[in-house]
Amino acid sequence: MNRRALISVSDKTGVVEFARGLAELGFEIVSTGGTYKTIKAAGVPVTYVTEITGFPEILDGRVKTLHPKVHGGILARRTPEHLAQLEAHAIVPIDVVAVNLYPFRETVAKPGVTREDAVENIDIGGPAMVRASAKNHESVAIVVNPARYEAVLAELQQSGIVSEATRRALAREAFAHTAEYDAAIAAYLAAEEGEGDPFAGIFAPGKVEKVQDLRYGENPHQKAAFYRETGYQGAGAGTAKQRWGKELSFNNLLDLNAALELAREFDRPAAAIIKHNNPCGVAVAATLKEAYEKAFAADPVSAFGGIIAFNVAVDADTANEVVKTFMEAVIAPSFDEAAIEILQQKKGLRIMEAGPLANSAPATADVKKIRGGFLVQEADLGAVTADQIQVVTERAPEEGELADLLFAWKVVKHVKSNAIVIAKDGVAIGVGAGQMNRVGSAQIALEQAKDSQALGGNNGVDSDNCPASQGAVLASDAFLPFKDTVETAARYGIRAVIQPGGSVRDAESIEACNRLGVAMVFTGMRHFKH
Ligand code: 93A
Repeated sequence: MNRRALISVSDKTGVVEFARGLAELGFEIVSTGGTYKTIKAAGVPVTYVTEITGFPEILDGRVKTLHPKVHGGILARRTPEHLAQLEAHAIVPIDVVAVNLYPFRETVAKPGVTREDAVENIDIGGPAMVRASAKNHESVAIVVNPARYEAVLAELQQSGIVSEATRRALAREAFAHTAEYDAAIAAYLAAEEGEGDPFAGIFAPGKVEKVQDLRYGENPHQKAAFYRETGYQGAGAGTAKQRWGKELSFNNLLDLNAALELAREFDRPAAAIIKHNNPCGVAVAATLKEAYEKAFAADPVSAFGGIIAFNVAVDADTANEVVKTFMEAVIAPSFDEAAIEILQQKKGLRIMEAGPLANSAPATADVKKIRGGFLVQEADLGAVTADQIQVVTERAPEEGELADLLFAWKVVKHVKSNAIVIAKDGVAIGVGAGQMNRVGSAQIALEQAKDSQALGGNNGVDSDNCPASQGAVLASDAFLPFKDTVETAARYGIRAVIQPGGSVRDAESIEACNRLGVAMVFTGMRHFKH
């Protein structure tokens, strides 16, 4: 007797070729309405499913394949006992099943879709066959993905069977497919009810795919791997293409992400250098080369062995600067061919091409692991413009100070809390990161700014510069709880401060600013980062 294959697909891609191949191998093909018509029209012999069930499709197709003649044929073990039962009920075993489901996701993605439409597109019979076949993968090959038709056919042609390894892989794919399908339905219904969970389905199977094992994690004794969000189309460290260099490490990927997320904040050509997930140099300038030179000069000691991000295409001039020092990796939207050639002088330097940043898909949810759980939040996409800030001091920032305040505010968002950034002329000349008290971060940032050579010594920061004179500015990621940060900043010559505001002691910090000639603005927005 012929072996039997059941084909019932909504996505008809490649189905005729697959059916023809199976028919040529002597399979009897059984199909549902639309699939039957497609296969028959191509001149491939095919049996309508009602002929084997002896039962019509009813309820507008809601019941087509939900029948023991189908499910018995799929689920039977190939043992004498099970085969005898099949025989007693005149059921033929089914060895190959190709099913893909009603297009639920595509249906609910259409504007103005009705609930009725959505519900009619919830496939019941399809997943039942997929799951039954996948459960019985010992004997059945279940193909949910048209991309697998060719390989499955090739195995059948070569050896007459689908190998155990392939059947297992197909079963894994099948269960992931139905799980993802149900997750999409649950997410749709939840959104419909106005439960409005912005994170519905983010942990559903199929949401991430493994890219590769990594050599190790943050430390050599930790195993690690890199997973990518399935189908994410945006430009980011997770989707960038590696054009050159050594294998990426766990820490490289973490820092590439931090670097690119910072660089993409700016409209002008920008360079950001990251070490241990914090920026040690950030600058914007008229040219990319100048931005890089300034970012590097801000803190050359820390920049050594860093990760660099640029927000525009890297040209040869910039590449020539980059190769002057040992750097781990560089990421940018694109690289001029001449720049690639120059960067390739560095054998190990990882060159990562992220693609266009403008109009890239927005960042998806931010996930952090705690022992026994996950924390999920929206990505911090907060930003402020000049007209959204509030001047709270007698003196308002001058034009150049205002530009630096807004620049510093963008940088401080990407520094671990407590975060303080000192900036001047579009360069972050001092960064204080991750201290447990704010004035401590401020002291670190100010000391570094004092010594920075990024502006040729003209950095306007001095530990004995009070009252402020030369115009560097300070940004704080969260409100200043006491007046100590402002007083310390003024002692170093800081001319203007940007911070969220909202402390019960705001008045004390404002009074100190007025006394010391410092301008201060509030953003009303906090940028904690941990
Ligand atoms: O309506 S169903 O939930 N009930 C069924 O019994 C059934 N059998 C197959 N959906 C069912 N299917 C689905 O029909 C398959 O999963 C496939 O997506 C689709 C193929 O229908 P047609 O061959 O008519 O295009």
